[in-house]
Amino acid sequence: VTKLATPVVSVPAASGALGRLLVIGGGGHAWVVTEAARAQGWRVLGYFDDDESTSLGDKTPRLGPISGAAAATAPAAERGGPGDEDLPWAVIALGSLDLRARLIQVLPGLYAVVRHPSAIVSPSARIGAGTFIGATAVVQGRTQVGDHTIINTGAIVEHDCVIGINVHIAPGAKVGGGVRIGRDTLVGIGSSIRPGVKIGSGCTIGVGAAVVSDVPDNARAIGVPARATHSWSDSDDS
Ligand code: JB3
Repeated sequence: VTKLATPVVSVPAASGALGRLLVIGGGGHAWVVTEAARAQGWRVLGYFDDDESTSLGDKTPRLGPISGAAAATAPAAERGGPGDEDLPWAVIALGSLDLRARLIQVLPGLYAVVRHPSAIVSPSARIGAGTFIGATAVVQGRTQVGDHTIINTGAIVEHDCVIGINVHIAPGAKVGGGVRIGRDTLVGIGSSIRPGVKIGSGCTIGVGAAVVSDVPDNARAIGVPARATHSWSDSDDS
């Protein structure tokens, strides 16, 4: 692994008074995030999605296209107008890591940690702003999770891990102790990562894979035991 690129900007998992929340995205993942947020105690004001046909139910109005979210979420320092002291929090709730990465660049905001109340997060874990932790997920002691990451339903991230920005630990994945995962990496549904393994940035770990050795940046690792079979390149859209 040449580069882990895991600057972690952390806020305590329990920080931030629960208040008003804007959801960015209106698909399946946004539905899950919105329900978790309400269960946690957020007042969800509505959502942004370009597709007018999307719905997050009667209680959650569509507020406009994603481009409109910037005006609503920009922190006070970048707006300076009246009412800035009362800005809502926001969460990016789209599943695509590519799209999330683009939005992180262009949408400044006061990002919330949305955490389903059934999730177990160690008091010594540090969770980055904008991160979502789904129902029954577990994050163990001294683990650091970067900003805008998804620890999805039932995933387990064991102790002393360093998880980068915009990572997706998919439902039911199990990450052993001391694992490092670079930014923009997808750890597939039900996969298992051996303790101490280093996975680079921009990787895809396949559904059900068993990762027992390090995975370089931009690789795809599939199978049991997983093999890094492929490196992405700009011309490769497979
Ligand atoms: O597997 C699980 C548990 N969750 C998946 C999640 C992680 O990712 C889920 O099953 C889906 O595969 C996916 O959730 P997501 O992103 O909510 O997918 P979907 O329900 O298809 O909604 C995608 C939303 O993103 C749609 O409302 C689109 O309008 C919007 N969208 C997708 N691509 C886009 C683009 N919007 C813009 N502006 N630009 C895009 O390129």
